[in-house]
Amino acid sequence: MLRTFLGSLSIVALTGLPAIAEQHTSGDQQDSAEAQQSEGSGDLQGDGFQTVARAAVSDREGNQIGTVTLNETLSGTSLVVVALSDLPEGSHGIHLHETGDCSADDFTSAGGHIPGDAEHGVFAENGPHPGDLPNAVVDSSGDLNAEYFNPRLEIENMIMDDDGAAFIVHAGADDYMSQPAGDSGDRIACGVFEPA
Ligand SMILES: [Cu+2]
Ligand SMILES: [Zn+2]
Repeated sequence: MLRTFLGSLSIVALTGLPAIAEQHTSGDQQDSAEAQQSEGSGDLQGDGFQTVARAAVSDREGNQIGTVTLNETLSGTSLVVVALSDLPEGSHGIHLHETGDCSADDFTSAGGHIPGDAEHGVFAENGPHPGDLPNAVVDSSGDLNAEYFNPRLEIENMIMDDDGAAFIVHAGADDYMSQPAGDSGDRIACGVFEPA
């Protein structure tokens, strides 16, 4: 009974996770098992996923535009959950970059893509990078709500390393081929991953 309830809750928690996460950061700290469930961090054995890292994403003017979480799953495939708003309409390259630093005005401080031992893009013979994600198509609402499987991403090794990691949104689309980063243009939003 409880197991069934938590199973269905995990689906709600994934889709509703950013809003819940924002409520949590402004609310009281809770550390009971139930609170962990309700904020969407999940339980690897019970729910099949666990939120390991979270990034609050800002645009070039410093406005907060949403949240990205990285989740370990029981299958071993990482799940990236993106919930952003106020983005320009169009197709945008989105990546996990190798340095947890959004301090530069143009976000170049975040470095290149998390490289693994690969080339950039799914159109490259030795691709893709563990930091590569499919392009995000944003309509006139400016909202981007998407969930991505990423079997190459090892969250503990690649995200929670000494210099951290960052989520980046680009002005244009990734061509999945150009080296080293898909020629997707300026970096228009950035968020540093923190332990969830
Ligand atoms: Cu990028
Ligand atoms: Zn790449």
